[in-house]
Amino acid sequence: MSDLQNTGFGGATVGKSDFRFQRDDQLLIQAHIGFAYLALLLGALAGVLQTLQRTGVISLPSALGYYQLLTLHGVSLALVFTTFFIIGFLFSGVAKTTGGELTPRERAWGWTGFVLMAAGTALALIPILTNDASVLYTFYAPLKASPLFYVGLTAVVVGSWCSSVTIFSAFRRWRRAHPGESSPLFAYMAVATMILWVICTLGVAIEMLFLLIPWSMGWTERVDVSLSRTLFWYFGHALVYFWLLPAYIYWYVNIPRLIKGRIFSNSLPRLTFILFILYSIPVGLHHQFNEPGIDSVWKFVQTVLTFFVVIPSFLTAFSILATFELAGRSQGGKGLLGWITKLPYKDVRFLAPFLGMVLFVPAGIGGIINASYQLNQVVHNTLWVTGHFHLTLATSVILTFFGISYMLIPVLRGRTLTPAMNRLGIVQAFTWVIGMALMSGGMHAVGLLGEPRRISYTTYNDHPVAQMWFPYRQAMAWGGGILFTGIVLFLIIAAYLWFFAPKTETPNEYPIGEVTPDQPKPPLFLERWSIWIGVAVGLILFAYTMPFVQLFIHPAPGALPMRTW
Ligand code: HAS
Repeated sequence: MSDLQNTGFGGATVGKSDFRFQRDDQLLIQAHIGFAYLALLLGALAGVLQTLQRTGVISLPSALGYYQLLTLHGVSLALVFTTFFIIGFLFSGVAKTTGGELTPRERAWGWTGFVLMAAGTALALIPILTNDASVLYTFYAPLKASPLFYVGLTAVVVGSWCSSVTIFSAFRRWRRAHPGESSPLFAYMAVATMILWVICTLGVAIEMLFLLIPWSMGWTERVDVSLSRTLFWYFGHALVYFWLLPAYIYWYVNIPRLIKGRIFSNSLPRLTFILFILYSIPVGLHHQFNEPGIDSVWKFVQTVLTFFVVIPSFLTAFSILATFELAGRSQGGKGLLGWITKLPYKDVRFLAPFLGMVLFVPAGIGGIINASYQLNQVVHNTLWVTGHFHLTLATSVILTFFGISYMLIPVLRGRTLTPAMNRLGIVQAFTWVIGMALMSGGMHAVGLLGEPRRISYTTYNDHPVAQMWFPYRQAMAWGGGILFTGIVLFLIIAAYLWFFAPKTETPNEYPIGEVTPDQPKPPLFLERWSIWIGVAVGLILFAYTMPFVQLFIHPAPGALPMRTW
């Protein structure tokens, strides 16, 4: 690793991966990341207001509804921010690893995707802001939104399919130019992520096109609630891995370089991502354990499959720890755990995701609790679940996205991550951890005491059990406030790095780890996408055919639209 120079805060920035994006690629990536930050700001504003109202600290003015803010919060953050940020990040790594730049055709697909997604977001926002789509980010029927909301979100999905063409075609271009070679790990993982995404979004696209849009237009009077929710969760659980896999890419591929180490294995990460393609979709029924109309046998089958989807995360924990240990030992770490002290904790590009990894341990355990058929009865529809996804998505994944931002913005903009900004980033990451510990911890605890989710208040607040909720609500309110401070700090740092940080004389490093030299070449069958797509479709058919057949054989009478806000 002699090509690396020290940055001053422990990581490595200058070396043979010095990189400047081609101008047109830079614009495409910047458009995605910039749009994502706008959504982050909007979602965070709605989030803090909604938390303070939910915990009784403030009363919202009558012009703003609780469910309206909750919808704005969920859609802006869980759907819009993530999708734009992920696609921008994947474009950056794919451009870097498939030859240094995208082709004009690949860029054209990327821009088509961007325009469709941005227009779709704008369409969906109109009814949210006019309180005509307060249906939350899961848009469960029979709550009915304005057609603009469904059409807008459908455009976001279609746009993301166009973006996937960019990634698939860049990968194919590289493959054709390098026959017989093992593909770049970043690009391989980006392709796997987008394959998963395209297969899972088919479910929500069918739900939109055949059920929700015709119903919201008034072309059909009633909607089959069970069918629509089953289609949603066919998509909905894989969606969480669409959020997680880009974080895993950063952990697997970018971080080894930052810690002056090497990627522990070239095959294991590929196998991990294949397992995600196979197991992340046929598990959606674990969100519907309590719903009637679906045979418990199939709920149990999908419970078992859910435990299979945990395996690639265990493999990831093993690989990442092995990478850390090798890096630490190569830098003089002695004894059983001496290597831990050698990691660059003073480099925010490493520290923020590292904190996310540590917190992913309890977050993942929470997921396993949720997936346990019987235990789910205790936590379902309580604030525990809200705590779970704030610890997974809003902690582990988002802390990694902060780390990615601190790495990517300086490369994109040709500017320096100054020591002062690095220090402020560390403060920001810890602010986030403290805020989330209070908020998500409070949600987990109060959920176990039975406080329901998805509602603004209960009519049994004076019951003795409900009285026990109040200290946790206070913790949630404090946590929400601290988290908002964390977002403001993040956006200040991002804006500084984007517009004002000193320009660099030489290109920055875009860190891409190298595999340990003695690694065997990954088996070629790991690159045979058609095999894995085929197996994934087989597993989906196995897990979903009977539930859907049952829903068709015994159709529910269908629900009339409801508007509860
Ligand atoms: Fe989940 C509900 C089960 C992971 C997100 N989940 C949700 C919802 C969201 C969400 C948004 O089975 C709510 C949806 C709604 O609005 O209704 N979840 C799981 C399981 C996992 C899991 C089994 N979820 C996630 C991730 C998410 C996410 C990741 C977002 C990114 N989830 C459920 C279930 C429900 C659910 C039920 C429905 C509940 C209900 O009743 O409504 C697994 O994938 C988790 C596996 C993870 C691990 C952790 C491995 C640890 C690693 C860290 C290594 C650390 C290192 C650092 C190397 C087993 C990889 C060093 C460490 C040191 C300690 C030094």
